[in-house]
Amino acid sequence: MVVADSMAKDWRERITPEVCRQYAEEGVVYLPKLIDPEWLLLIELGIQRILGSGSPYIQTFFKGLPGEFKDMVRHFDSTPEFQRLLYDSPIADMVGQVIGSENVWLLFDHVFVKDAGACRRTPWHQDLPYWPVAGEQICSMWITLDPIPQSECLEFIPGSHRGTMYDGFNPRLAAEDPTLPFYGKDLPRLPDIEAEREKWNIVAFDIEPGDVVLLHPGVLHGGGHTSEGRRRRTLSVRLYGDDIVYDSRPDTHPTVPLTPGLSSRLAPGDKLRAPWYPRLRPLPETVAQSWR
Ligand SMILES: O=C(O)CCC(=O)C(=O)O
Repeated sequence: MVVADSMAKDWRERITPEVCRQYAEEGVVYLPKLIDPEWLLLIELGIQRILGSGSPYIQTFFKGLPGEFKDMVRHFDSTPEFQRLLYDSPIADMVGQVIGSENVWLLFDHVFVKDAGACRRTPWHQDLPYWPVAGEQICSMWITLDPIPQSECLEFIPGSHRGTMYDGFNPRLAAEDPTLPFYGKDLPRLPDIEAEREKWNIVAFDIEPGDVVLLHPGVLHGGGHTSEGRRRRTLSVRLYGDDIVYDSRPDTHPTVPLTPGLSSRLAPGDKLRAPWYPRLRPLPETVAQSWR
């Protein structure tokens, strides 16, 4: 595959100080035409591989109900397309620039496939309550392969990463009430944003393939239902930098995705270093060596 030259050359011009400022202040930045088609093809092939793999890490949201959709977590190790994408494309460089870190690690890759016809909204939530981490240098890049009108885009509440960290929603009870808590302890329950949309400053975008949204995991976000016949395949790449540390969460529910051994080896405040989190930048010596 030919490396996407245009993207490799011009990413520094796209990730401007203004983008970095907006990310820090609002926690959400829409960047049109950031990802070249070659990389999108790689994402598509990676998603196809995962869907055909019988992976136990494919979950179904609203299982058995009309509008169910799929969610797939952490397939980097078994998906060479994602390895190529995250080692070779400028994605890690771009995010490193946004969060101000030369070192960049992958927290995990997360795929959402809404292709069952008229799929439901992803419930409003923040990502941070689910993840056992703290710090500032963290960012998800939300990359969608299919065109989406603003009315069906994921929606965001800018600046909410600087406010309250709410409890998560409970995926198993989301059909009953998408504010029912994940932990039910220590964190305030999610507000019912969907029931009071007019009270919130909600933003969304018309998305074309190659457009991305940079998303701070503390930002409230949700939505992105699909209308009948529309397909949405999204890869959310969760990356972090130097200042991210391990942090505990309420003990009533395991954090997600599962990270066996992490809580027994790390104490709150320890740097987040574990085999679960491959380093992408600088390129690890083991990866660089195979090129010599
Ligand atoms: O794409 C979606 O529907 C959900 C995405 C999401 O929640 C995320 O990337 O954190």
